[in-house]
Amino acid sequence: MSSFGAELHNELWASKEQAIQDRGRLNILIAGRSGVGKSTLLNAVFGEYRAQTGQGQPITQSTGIYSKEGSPLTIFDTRGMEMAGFAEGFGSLEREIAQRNKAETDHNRHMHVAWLCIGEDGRRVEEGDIELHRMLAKYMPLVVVITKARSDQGFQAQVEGLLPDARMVMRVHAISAVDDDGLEKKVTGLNELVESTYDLMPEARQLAFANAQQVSADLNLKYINRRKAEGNWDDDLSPLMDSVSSEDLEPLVAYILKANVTEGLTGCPHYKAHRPDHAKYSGAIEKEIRLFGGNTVSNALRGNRGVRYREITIDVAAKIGAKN
Ligand SMILES: Nc1nc2c(ncn2[C@@H]2O[C@H](COP(=O)(O)OP(=O)(O)OP(=O)(O)O)[C@@H](O)[C@H]2O)c(=O)[nH]1
Ligand SMILES: [Mg+2]
Repeated sequence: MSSFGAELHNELWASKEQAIQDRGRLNILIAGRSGVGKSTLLNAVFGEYRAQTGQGQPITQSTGIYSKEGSPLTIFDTRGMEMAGFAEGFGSLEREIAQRNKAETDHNRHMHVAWLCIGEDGRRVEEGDIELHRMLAKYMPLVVVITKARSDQGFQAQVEGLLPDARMVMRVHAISAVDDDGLEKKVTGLNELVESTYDLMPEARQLAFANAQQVSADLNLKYINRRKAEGNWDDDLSPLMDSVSSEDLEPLVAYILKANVTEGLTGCPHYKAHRPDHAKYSGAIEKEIRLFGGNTVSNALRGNRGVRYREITIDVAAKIGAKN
């Protein structure tokens, strides 16, 4: 490793915790009656969090909390809210949310958005759903998700009428399924769901959400475009990245992978094809750096003195220029 590389490596690791904190935590609540397809939806949207699924007995017995080492997302998968035990479950859920969402509570503990699932196959909105929707909407933006959507027949409009506090009602079919007649129902509505949810989310949580969901590649782009529109983007980075050697990129790649601050690189085909020849896919590395959102990595590149990225890239360019 070059001495520049070694220096960068040390700076980055010294500030890893800060980088993760800067990014902010994201908490999503998912509610709805047992069997409606909550766990299936979570698996389809967030993949590796792997909530349990099944048929027959309600299998999510109490609120399942799903998170992953190094990831900012926590998912609260509430137990199926059946009429028996509803009051008790409802009360403890509201207490938990109210306590977390007080203004003075650390925003990393807040519940940021809720999905309330209603099964299209059941075609019923029950009193419990109405109460739950009213309660959840008091504390956070609420999206009603009509699950197992195959044939609307006016059901969505009915749901909109019965659950007016929801910010929107969306129809999804979360897994592809073949019925007894051999007809396949494909996955539908997931893109629209994640894109609408992104729009409802506090801005400081949007990056975390864009990275955690696995449905829409456009969400990261949307985030990038907003940062550009805010003037929070510098144009010097791309030419810089084009001119850096694989050796100099090594510590940056190691950091992105191990710190797990974003989750995009390991899934990137260019990364898989070219590593350790990092210069061949420097565009993908650049995207990861930009997606950090906070200035931690930039600051680390510059030795933690809190300067703007533009100056950092000039500085790094000078270092690299001096070496060549
Ligand atoms: N065809 C089809 N089946 C689905 C869909 N979503 C869920 N299912 C099925 O519905 C059943 C229940 O799904 P789960 O995701 O376990 O339901 P849940 O809401 O998590 O249930 P609890 O954990 O008991 O509250 C499973 O057999 C799923 O495969 C869908 O979009 N289409
Ligand atoms: Mg479940």
